[in-house]
Amino acid sequence: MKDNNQLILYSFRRCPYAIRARMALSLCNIEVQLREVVLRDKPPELLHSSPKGTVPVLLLGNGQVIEHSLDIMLWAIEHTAADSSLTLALDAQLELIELHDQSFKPLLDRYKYPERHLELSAQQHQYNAMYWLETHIITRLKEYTHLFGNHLSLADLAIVPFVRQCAAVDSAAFARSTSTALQHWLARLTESALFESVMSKYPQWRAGDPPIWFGGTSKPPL
Ligand SMILES: N[C@@H](CCC(=O)N[C@@H](CS)C(=O)NCC(=O)O)C(=O)O
Repeated sequence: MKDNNQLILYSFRRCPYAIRARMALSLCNIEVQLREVVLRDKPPELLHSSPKGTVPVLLLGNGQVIEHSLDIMLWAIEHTAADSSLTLALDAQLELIELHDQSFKPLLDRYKYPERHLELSAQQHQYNAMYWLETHIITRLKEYTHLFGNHLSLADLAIVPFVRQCAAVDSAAFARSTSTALQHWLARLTESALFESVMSKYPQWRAGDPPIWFGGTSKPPL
């Protein structure tokens, strides 16, 4: 999609919410000006547009501000002729994404930082995260290559950055405690050209910098 000179994405390379938004924008071939944010040094321009101060944030040319990653993904899909299989069974996908964001993300944070959550042992936090994956993700992958069939879906894009973080906490434990179906799914998605294309490194954005264009070249999803 061309003529997106007015689109500005505030992003942070390693943020899983920003990764899911960048994957959707890139998959939909939507070109944006990417502004790399350092979370401890947020630019006033970001806070002016979106006082809550999280990334990703997408600014549209008409002044509209899209402040949540899932809304950016849905906007990207709606505003392009993206492969409609991404949103097949959309209500069920949104339900799983919501459940993931509400219940897996806190478990993942506890697993990543057990020293901040001493109510349980590190091992129990690990068990809880893996058990959630077993219950809600691995069961789906026993039947299909992806979460909603044998094709890429919005839910795959939305959830994979968080599972990647979970695997990175202790890769040996992840390999031991999860099924090969989940490991293959994770590898297929994170080793894809699409994923690699959204993980490029950019310098911290400052007002007046020349634009960095992102997402405009269509990538094969897998
Ligand atoms: N609900 C938001 C959550 C985004 C979010 O929490 N992003 C984190 C970075 S991964 C953030 O910006 N945190 C603000 C901070 O750490 O100051 C979304 O879906 O976009």
